[in-house]
Amino acid sequence: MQRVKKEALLFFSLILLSSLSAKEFSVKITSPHQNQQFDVCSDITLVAEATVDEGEVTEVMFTYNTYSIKTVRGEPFEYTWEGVPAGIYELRARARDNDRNIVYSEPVQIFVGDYEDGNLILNSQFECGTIEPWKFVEESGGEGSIEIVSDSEISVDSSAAMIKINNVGSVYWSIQLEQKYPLKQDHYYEISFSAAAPQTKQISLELQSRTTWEVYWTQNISISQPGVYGPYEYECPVDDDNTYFQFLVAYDTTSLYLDDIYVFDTDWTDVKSREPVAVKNFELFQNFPNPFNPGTTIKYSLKNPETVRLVIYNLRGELVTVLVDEAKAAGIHTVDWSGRNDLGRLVNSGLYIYKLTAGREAVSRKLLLVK
Ligand SMILES: [Ca+2]
Repeated sequence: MQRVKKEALLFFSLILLSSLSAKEFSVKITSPHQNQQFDVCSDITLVAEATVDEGEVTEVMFTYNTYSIKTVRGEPFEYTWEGVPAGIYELRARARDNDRNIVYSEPVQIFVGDYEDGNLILNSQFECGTIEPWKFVEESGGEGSIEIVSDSEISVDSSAAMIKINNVGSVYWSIQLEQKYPLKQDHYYEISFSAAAPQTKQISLELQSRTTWEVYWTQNISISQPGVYGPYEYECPVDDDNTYFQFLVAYDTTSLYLDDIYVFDTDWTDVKSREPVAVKNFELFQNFPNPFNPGTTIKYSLKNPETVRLVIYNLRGELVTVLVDEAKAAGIHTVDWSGRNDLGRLVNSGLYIYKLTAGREAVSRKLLLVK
């Protein structure tokens, strides 16, 4: 008994000592900087500065959205993160000293490629030759494979994920493609994706807690014609950081192409909270018809006269055509787009972005050309 007490005392003394020595221990990310933007598939240099007043910092681990990127042992705490897919990333550095104390940096948010506000799925478009941070999971006898193909016709950027099923296993969830997706209470989610299959294929989508294994939301879908599926809607009653968004694909052996996977948090406010709240001077309406072939009409309204620029981009962020670039009167305006680029050529089927800039404000929406 005496011995246990002594050990307990020693243990608590050690905790006290280590918490004292950790007092002046800090780490911060010095590059990239908050809200920095990068082109899709960029190599991003990560730099952290870590200081401790006694001892030394032995390692720094860089992470994004709770995934590990790299642990760097010894200074300089630098790493080149190669070929980063599109998305909104929250970077952190975790430093460790020679007494095994650990501190975390403040998060640094960066934007890569043609991310869209509120789409918190990373690598929506499989365009950098990697499936990360998606995970391809085989269990209960399920066997399959996933690869990035560059000749897909299901979306405008032609890169897509192709899933093959060799063995369906014993349950429909034997093969999954999944990504972590923290859910927020009372937030409203819109889920959509592009897909194709050589014959009708059954799949399910799920949002599932990995803490309680509760399935918050599920949707059964038959994939056949190439196209956009969704949007499906979900309003979340709970906060759950440990939720996964997953495709369950082991109902049959039919293969499947996937691309342009979006899970929009329509109540996402990280961007808005950084900027002064302002009532927009204009409204940009959804185009009609949508999907369309080959022409569609875009409507917007201005509260005050303003210089307006309305342009179409593809999902790679390349300019397709400029529809309006001039001063406009207050009121409602309509613009027709014939589905042609600046050279007068009809563009390919797929998702496009139309962006209206009026004065210093801008809003983007998506439109879908289906031939
Ligand atoms: Ca793609």
